[in-house]
This record gives sequence, C-alpha cells and structure tokens, in this order.
Amino acid sequence: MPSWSTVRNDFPALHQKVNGKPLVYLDNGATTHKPQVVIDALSHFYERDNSNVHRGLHALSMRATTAYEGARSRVARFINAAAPEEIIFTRGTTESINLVAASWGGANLKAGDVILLTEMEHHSNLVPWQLIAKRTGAKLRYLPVTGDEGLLDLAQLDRLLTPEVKLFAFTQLSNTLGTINPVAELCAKARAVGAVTVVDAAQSIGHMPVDVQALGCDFLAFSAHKMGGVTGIGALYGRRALLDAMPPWQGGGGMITNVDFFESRWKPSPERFEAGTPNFADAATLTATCDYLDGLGRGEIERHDKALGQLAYEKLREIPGIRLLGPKGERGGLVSFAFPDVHAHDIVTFADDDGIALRGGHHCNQPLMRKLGLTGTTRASFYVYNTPEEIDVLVASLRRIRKFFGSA
Ligand code: C6P
Repeated sequence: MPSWSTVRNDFPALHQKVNGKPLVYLDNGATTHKPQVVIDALSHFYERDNSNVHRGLHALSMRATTAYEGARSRVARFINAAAPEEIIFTRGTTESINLVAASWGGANLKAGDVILLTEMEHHSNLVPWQLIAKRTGAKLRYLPVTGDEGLLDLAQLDRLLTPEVKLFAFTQLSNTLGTINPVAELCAKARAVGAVTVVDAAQSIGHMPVDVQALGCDFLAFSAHKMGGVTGIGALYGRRALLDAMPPWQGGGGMITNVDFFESRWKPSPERFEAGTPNFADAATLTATCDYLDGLGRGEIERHDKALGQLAYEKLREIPGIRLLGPKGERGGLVSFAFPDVHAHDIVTFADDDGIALRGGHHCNQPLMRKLGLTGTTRASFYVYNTPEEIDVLVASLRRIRKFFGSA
C-alpha cells in the first residue's frame, strides 16, 4: 500500500502557499496536478526525442515514433484493450465522444433511431449527440436521475432501452454527483437490445481500475489531464470490429493508403482516425502517467479517493443548512453542495482566501442543475495527494463563510 503522506512529495505544484496559506487543492475533477515523473517525461521528450512521428527515417523520428506507439500499447494495457489498434489518441474526452458521434453516428443513425443518454451527463456527452441527432433525424431519450441522491433510476431502464435504441452513452462517475454507475450491467442490457455503448470515463479513469473487456463497452473516452497526465491528450477506446467499419471523421496526412485527385483510401484504425500531425509529445508521456498510477495501485487509489469522498460527505453533513448532492452510500472522491442563501462563486472566492481551490458553477451539467432546481453547486474533488486534514481545513473554512453571510 502506498504511503499516502509521501505521495504528496511527488507533486511539485502542491508545495506552495496561496493567499499566505498552504495550498489545499480540491479541484481535481477539473484537472489534477502532475507528478514529477510525468513533468520529466515531457521535458525528456523535447530535450532528446522531439521529431515528427510516422514520417521520418532518421534516428529522432524513429525514437519519437517508438515513444508514441509505445504509449499506445501502454494505454491499451492500462484499460485492458484487446489490441493497441483499439486506442485512438485524441485531445481528450470531449474529442473522443465527438469522434464517435460524427463517425459512428453519421454512418449508422437514421430517422426513427434513438440515442439513450442519462440526465447526469456532462455537456461533452450531450451536445455531440444533439448535433448528430439533428443531422440524422435520430431522437434523444433520457434515463432519469432520482433527485438529490443522484442515482440512475434503473427501474426505468427496461422501459427506455427499446430496440429503437441504437446507442447508449453514459458516464461511469458523475462529475457533479459523485455517483458511480453500474457500467457492466448497463452495457450488458444495451447489448441485449443491440445498442452500442459509449462510456464517459473522464472522472473514473484515474480513480479506479478500468477494464474495458470486463465492462463490456464498445467505446470508452477519457482525458489524461484528469489522471495526473498532461493536458491536450486523451484517448478513445473502440472495439476493433466497430472501428474498422467506421469512416474517417477528419481527413489529412497520415490516415490514407492512397490519395487521388477525386478520391482516397483509408488506413485501418488507429491511423484512420488520427489525421494530421498528432500530439505526439503529450501522447508519449502517457507511458509515465500509466506507470505512475499502476505503481500506486489502482485499487488502492480507488479505496483512498472513495474514503475521502465519504469522509467529506459525513463532515459536511454536520454544517447547518447545507444541501448535499449525490449518493449517501458508495460515492467517488468528490462532494457537491449548496447553501440556499450563498452563491457558489462567493464560496469559491472566500475559500480561495483560505488557500483552498474549489469549483463553483454548473460544472457543465446545466440540464441536471435545472432538474434539481439549482443554478450551480460548489464542488470539492479529491485525488491521491489529498488528506483527511485538508477536509478539516475545508469544513472550518465553510463554517467561517456561513458565519460571514450571517447564516449560522
Ligand atoms: N469535467 C469538471 O470540472 P475534457 O474537457 O474533454 O477533458 O473532459 C470533459 C468531461 C467529460 N465528461 C465528464 C464526466 C467530465 O467531468 C468532463 C470534464 C470538468 O467537471 C470540466 S467541465
């Protein structure tokens, strides 16, 4: 088991003061900090190996290509994909979902088809489906959320998951509620009606073991920057048979076997979906990112982060007047809350005075917020370097803020 108190030492950005107070970074749902090994991997690449990939025959280009393709294999192993060709590098979760919507959706959806989503989806797992629904005539349908407890209303699933549903897209871990959805069960049910599944793993990938074969999903999307990795890179996992049958979604260099003045032929996956010079330097650092998280132990990370989420929920519950969102039972490492008479942005600003980084707003969950009668919440989200003592600092700060606004 890792020594959680020394894990902090791996993250240089944590060792600073903000407004004269030690930084308490609780905005990991937005982005995590990076361990020194990942920062070093990026510097190392630029200092030694920098060169375009798949294009050169000289030593640096071959080293860069080896690093890029090595990272693809490492990511495949990280999520137990059947082959590296099932990993497409993208800018992150948002681009991965847009790729599936544009390519798979554009080729397979038609009027009368249904795209099933849930009410807890992030805008990145809503808007791409709205766009492709408009283009193809497909309809959107939503699996409801139960209310403040933030669970999927699974009793409604059989009624909603009809044979017209061609695709079911849902998050593994809600960025606002902290709910962990039963992905394997949802995928099995979707498969039974012939629907393709898309799992948004933005909030889960760095926080728990993710095994795409055990989950039984068709596509899975994630961003490196929420798992201790660098920004600007992420991946789409897709089942090989599906990817091979999908058309490209962007055209350019690197994705063709032959180009004529009037038509072209495509390479198979993953090149088919990676037009132009890819983000090879950031991609190369994914090996160090995956190694770091596996070194800590993904099961250990899951236990650690869930325990902090639970502890925060229990401690915040004692603050008079607080409205807590998300499950009372098992939850991911985040907690979202609101006070009836204090705006979330005021809380974030006041907490910042205490050196605490929180996030306030709708968290790109506007439809969910409207359903719950909220304009926004304040969110504390945890990662491997956070401690129970930091939750005490948060609680003390929130009590002070409540007092300032005359509410307690
Ligand atoms: N949520 C948050 O503070 P990108 O921006 O592509 O890396 O990730 C988008 C995304 C998709 N799905 C979920 C569940 C997410 O939480 C996010 C990003 C951040 O909650 C920024 S809004």
